[in-house]
Amino acid sequence: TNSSASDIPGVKERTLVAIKPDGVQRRLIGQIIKRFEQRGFRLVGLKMVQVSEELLAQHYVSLHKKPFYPSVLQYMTSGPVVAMVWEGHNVIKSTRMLVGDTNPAEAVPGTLRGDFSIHVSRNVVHASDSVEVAQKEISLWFQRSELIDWIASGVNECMYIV
Ligand code: IDP
Repeated sequence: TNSSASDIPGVKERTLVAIKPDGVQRRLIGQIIKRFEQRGFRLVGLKMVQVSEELLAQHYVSLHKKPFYPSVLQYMTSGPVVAMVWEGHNVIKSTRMLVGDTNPAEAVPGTLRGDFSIHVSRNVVHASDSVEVAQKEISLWFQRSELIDWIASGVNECMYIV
């Protein structure tokens, strides 16, 4: 057939993933990126950022009234964050599974949080949890020009054709 990756629903889905300051401090950047690459997802944006409180206030709108919100702000601004956009079939759902439960005690071993963290206030990585949230977060963290729509060729392309 003439089917190509772009014909398959969800193949172009994108999600925002951020390696939080504890992940950077603990030298986990490479191990975390490796898990997404080996799964077959496509990296379309990547940068290290010192996040502002203004960006976090927009990013964590749903947490403003929580008692722990000030400590989240302090944690997330305590050092650089590595922000990424990953693309691929069902990437939002698959990424949440890969990242694991918000509370590391509930995160299954094999997940990033289940392997690398013990407390909810230092849970190593952020990932968007729905299509709407992913679109909002990607446009909040990245300029359009920072997202690179490169073509997966050869064997990688086969991963998208099911
Ligand atoms: P998520 O990161 O798994 O999507 P959310 O409920 O959106 O979970 O919470 C955002 C972040 O706020 C969590 O990843 C965690 O770092 C922090 N957080 C959530 N609950 C608590 C808490 O009870 N104490 C401290 N930090 C928390």
